[in-house]
Formats: sequence, structure tokens, C-alpha cells
Amino acid sequence: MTKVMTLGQFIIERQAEFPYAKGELSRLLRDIGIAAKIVNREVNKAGLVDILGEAGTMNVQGEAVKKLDVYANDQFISALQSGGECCLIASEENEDVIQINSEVSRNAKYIVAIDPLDGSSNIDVNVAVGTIFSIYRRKTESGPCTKEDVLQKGVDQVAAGYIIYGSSTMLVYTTGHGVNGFTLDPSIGEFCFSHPNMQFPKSGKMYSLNEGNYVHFPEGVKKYLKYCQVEDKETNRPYTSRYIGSMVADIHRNMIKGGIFIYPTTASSPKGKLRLVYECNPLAFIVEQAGGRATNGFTRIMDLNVKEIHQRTPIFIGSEEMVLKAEEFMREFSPELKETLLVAEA
Ligand code: P6P
Repeated sequence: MTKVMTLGQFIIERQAEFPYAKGELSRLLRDIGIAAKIVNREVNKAGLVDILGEAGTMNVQGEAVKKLDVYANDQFISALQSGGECCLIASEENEDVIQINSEVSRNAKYIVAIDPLDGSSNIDVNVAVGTIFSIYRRKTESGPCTKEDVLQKGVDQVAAGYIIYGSSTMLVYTTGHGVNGFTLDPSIGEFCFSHPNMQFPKSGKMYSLNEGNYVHFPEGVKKYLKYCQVEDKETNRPYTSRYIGSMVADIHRNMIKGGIFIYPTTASSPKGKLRLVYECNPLAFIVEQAGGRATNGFTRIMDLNVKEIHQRTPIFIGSEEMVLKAEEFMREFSPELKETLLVAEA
């Protein structure tokens, strides 16, 4: 019988990777793990309690908010507020940053950016949803944190992770020393170490994007899509299309099987739909740490300037060889977009 290692034991064991840390990051990751277990409990019974349906409010993205979105946001915020290791939170569900000014947190070292329940439109149809989080060290020395503390490039992340509430519930994270996955064992209420040193396959046969937006895709994406669909035995084409509409689920599947996820600019999202701070940067950190690649079609996601909390970006993320091939088509057929995107993030 192999010994089960819980997330808590793993975090403590790996603490040595942070010679200067005195346990704060370990406690912060523990706080996130606890909130994830509470959210998981509600996600798993969403159909049974009056938690479905729209809360009647609109979030900062102008999207109808589902009750579970609000519940998940509240759980993560309260776990971080009471944990004492975080001095500021940026959440998809909140227009402005949340300062944690309590005695114990005011001088805390870490900032957390979070999408508490990504893909929430899938809740009512029982499709996997996810939480995405990103952790930075504060830039200001002490006293109340400010919005500037969270407007940091992805390369400055200290840790990043996601929880996928699917056929099983998994927590996958990195602190810059590789990617490890933990599966929730409901019988003991613990995330157990199940996926050591996750590696993103260098290539794959799956592409994930919403082809309903084809008409408004950049020419380079249209040409790459046709490349994926051409018969060519030598390069394993045509590829297979797989799109769940839940970013965490699509990227998690591709990390296991190989593949590319693309959310390019479209007519309704001229700067891309997905958010840089609490979706693209954390997922880019994880994917790069697993040996994959993440760009906006031209520039590394984690090098993009961060100007505002809810900033959007196009994203090409997944198996390194597939992303590089897509970038070739972007350079050849949509070169003008590189300049447009540079101006947007300048
Ligand atoms: P579309 C979910 O709303 C989300 O933010 C991501 O999880 C997902 O990949 C994307 O939007 C789906 O967007 O426009 O294809 O429905």
C-alpha cells in the first residue's frame, strides 16, 4: 500500500525550496486548498440546493452572475482574509481590488489574483468548472497594499494554480519548481498527491477554440485552423477538435493529452476575451513550468505589460510545437496584429 501524501504534507516538505520563506507561502497555499474543498462541496451538489440560477446581478464583465460564482468568491476571500498571509486580492467578481487591512494582514507579504469560478456558465449543465489563482510578492514595503501591487507582469508570479471541479476534483499548482497535481479524496477530505511533475506533451492532436467565431478570426488563425484540418499522415493530421467552453478544463485535458487552446481576438472581443491577470498569466506560468508555451500569438503572455486588473489578451497556449506552428501562421498572415496588440498593452 503506497503511502498517501496530502497537499499539506507536500507543501511542508517542499518548503525548503524557499530558503527565505518562513512558512507564509505554505500557509497561503493551505488556505486556498481549504477554500477549494468548501467550494467543491457546493459545486458537487449545485443541482440539489437552491444555488443554481442567476443571482440577478451582473459582474464587472457585464455577465450575468450565477449564485455559485458569488459563493465561491466569498469563500476564497474569507479564507484569504482570515489566513493572514495576503494583503490584497484582485478577483474577477470585484471591480476594484480588495485591501485586507486587518492587524494581522496589513503587512502580509503576498497578493492573490483569482478567478473564483471560471466557466460558470457551465454550472447548470453539469460541465467541469474551475478556480484559477495567481500569487505575487507585494511590491510596496509595508502598510496598506495598493492596486499597483497587483499590476505585475506574469514573470513575477511566485506561485499559480487551478482547481478543476470535474469527474474528480484536482488542485494543480506550481511555485516555479515544476507542476504537481493533487486529487481530492472525499472519503478523507484531503487533496492527495496524484500527478507528480506534470509534463505538457511537446505536440498533440487536439485543438480547442470556439469555431463559431471563425468569420471574425484573424487571417493567421483561419489559416492555422485549416492547417489542423488538412489530411497529412506524416504530421498526424487532421487533428481533433475538442472545446468544452471552460478554460481550465480545456487546458487541463490538453496538458494530459497534448493540444493547443486558442482564444484569439474576435469581433466581440477585439483584445481577446480572457483576462490577463487572473486567467492567462497563472495558466501560462503553469503551462510553461510543465514544458508548454503561452503567447498572444506574438509575445510571451508572462512578458505582457499589466495596466489594469481586468485587462484582456488573446491567448495561444499548450504544446510547444503546436503553439510555435500557430505563431508561424500569425506572423505570415496577421503581422499587423502584433503592432495593434503592442499598442494596446503599452
Ligand atoms: P466562449 C468561460 O466563460 C470563459 O471565460 C473560459 O473559461 C472559456 O474558455 C471561454 O470563456 C469560453 O468563451 O466565447 O467560447 O463561450
